[in-house]
Amino acid sequence: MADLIEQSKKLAAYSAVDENLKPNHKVIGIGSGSTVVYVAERVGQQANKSELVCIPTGFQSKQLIIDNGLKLGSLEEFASIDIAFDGADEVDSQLNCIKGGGACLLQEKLVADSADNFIIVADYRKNTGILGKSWTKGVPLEVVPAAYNKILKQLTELGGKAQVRSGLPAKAGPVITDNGNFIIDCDFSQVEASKIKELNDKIKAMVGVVETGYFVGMAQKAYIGNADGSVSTLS
Ligand code: ABF
Repeated sequence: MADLIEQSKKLAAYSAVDENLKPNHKVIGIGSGSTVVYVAERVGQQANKSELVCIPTGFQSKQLIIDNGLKLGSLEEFASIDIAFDGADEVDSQLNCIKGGGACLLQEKLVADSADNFIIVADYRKNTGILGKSWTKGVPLEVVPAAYNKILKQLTELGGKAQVRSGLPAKAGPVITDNGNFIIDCDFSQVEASKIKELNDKIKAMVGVVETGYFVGMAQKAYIGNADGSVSTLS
């Protein structure tokens, strides 16, 4: 089982890079998570790798870029990115995603928003058809620490089950993001693709919410590695 999942991540990542990375793509966004490990590996195998600059979405992806002998860049240097690859916690039939399981959703969204092409790579467990169906705790939200209690109340009023994400062990206190904020995980149960934007807009309107893990209409394609060794493309 574990081997199948690992194999499906690698297949999805390698296919995504092989089919989408073009010779004119010089600035590449490298996302976070365990599937993107294989994206970085494949980008690191390109013959023209010395011409590429990679923009990370957090500490882990910075390390991946360095470990694969790629040049590290930043959003401060490059206002636009030719192509970005990232993982997801869930992908629906319209390519909306839930991201942020690793607490890097703000940088991930900045990179995705700067990218001319944004490609998702994931194993078959993430292809849920409808967001809110999987084993995740709902949508992660990055919030300003002082606003967490007010936002928990507002999310409950909106019909969500929300909790501040704790570190391990729980007594270590809340998870702190790279930007010094808290993460709230909010379960809205299953949300139809057609309703995600409206829900996302309501959450974004809450003062103190920095960003949400709903990536609505941002991805052009998703590469899903299947358990049988095939790769499905959603577009
Ligand atoms: C990041 O890594 C996150 O947005 C998402 O939570 C996670 C996906 O991880 P994996 O590839 O390990 O499933 O992309």
